[in-house]
Amino acid sequence: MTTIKNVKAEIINDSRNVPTLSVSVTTDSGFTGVCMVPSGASTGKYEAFELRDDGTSKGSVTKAQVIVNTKINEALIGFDISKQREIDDLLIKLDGTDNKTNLGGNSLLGVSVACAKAAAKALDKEFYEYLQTLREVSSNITCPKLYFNLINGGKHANTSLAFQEYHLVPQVESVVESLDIAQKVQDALGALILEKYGEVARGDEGGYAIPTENIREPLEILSQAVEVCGVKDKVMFALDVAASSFHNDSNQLYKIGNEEHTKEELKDTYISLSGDFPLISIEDPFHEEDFESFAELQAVLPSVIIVGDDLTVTNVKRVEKAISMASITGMIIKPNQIGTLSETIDTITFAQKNGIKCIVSHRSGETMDDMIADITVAFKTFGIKSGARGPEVREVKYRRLSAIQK
Ligand code: 2PG
Ligand code: MG
Repeated sequence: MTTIKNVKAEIINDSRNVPTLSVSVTTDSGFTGVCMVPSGASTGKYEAFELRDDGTSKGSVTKAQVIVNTKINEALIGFDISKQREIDDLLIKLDGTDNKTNLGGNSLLGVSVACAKAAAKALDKEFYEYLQTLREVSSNITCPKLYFNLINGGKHANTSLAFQEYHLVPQVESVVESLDIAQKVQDALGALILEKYGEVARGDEGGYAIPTENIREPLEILSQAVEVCGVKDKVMFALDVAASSFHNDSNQLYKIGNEEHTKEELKDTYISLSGDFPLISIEDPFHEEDFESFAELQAVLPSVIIVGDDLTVTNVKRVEKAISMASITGMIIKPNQIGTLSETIDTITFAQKNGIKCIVSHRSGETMDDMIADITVAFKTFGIKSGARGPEVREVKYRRLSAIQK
């Protein structure tokens, strides 16, 4: 039996220069697993609690660091590293709250994933291979759809564009070819943006930030870039609207530019956009409480995957509700929304059993951790979201995917 010798957290900066945890778990046999925890900006109300010293989204994480280095370290020393479920159950029990308010989802996730990575090393397995031992799954490797966020708006850019993400999604069965297509379209898009707006700025996830309020314009310019590259037959587009971020709870309207829109108007907008552009999926088209409008949209656009993110927050209970109301046919998986690896796997399993397409996702504040690539491969999820080409924190996931796919 290989046991845990030490659990230790350090503080590093994420891609927005905001402090986050890097947790190392070392076994008695000398293997170390490391998890660097990401952090969102457009976070869902029902996500696991992120513990920060001052309670703001940018505060330091020294309290979380102390929790890992004392309370969690003491509880886990001597524990069998191969018992991931028991480790996660212990972490959940130590915290004792529904959404990890006491110890923080950031502390728990760092420890949970670092344990699994250490166990993989101790067993001389690739991380995705080890993940597959935690749940019954066939070992063949399939190619996920890669979601490249080429135009950033919403909370991820300093512009007035309400919609948060405009994705290019190559429809090819090869990671290398997907990456190649994305790079070409991204370069062509950059040139078109420079010509049209006279400047090229970037958002948090490496995509372009363009000075427009018109939510249709990004799709138009993206279509032009695709034409220039001659890859029209090989790509589709996707939106992450992140609608909670521009929904006004007091009057129930959505603010796009200077105008306020009803949910019915927003629904008509999606119907019109999906008639005019090849949309494979629309994420969070309405705010995070509105399961009904998701369901209405899914019913009128049966061939578009309506995806839950803030709606479902990688939480089985929320996914159950979304499924029972027919709100979605796809969902985002973000380990730090729920806080432990076992719960993340449970959500994927539950969703997949119910025919829901899972897209494993990075956060807008990222680290050099590449766990999402291994989770994608291990459970053969439908897709992965890791931003635009270029920034190292995004590329490291794509590199890992290519390495596994070889
Ligand atoms: C999202 C994510 C990642 P954030 O909304 O899907 O793109 O953004 O990490 O800011 O929640
Ligand atoms: Mg989202």
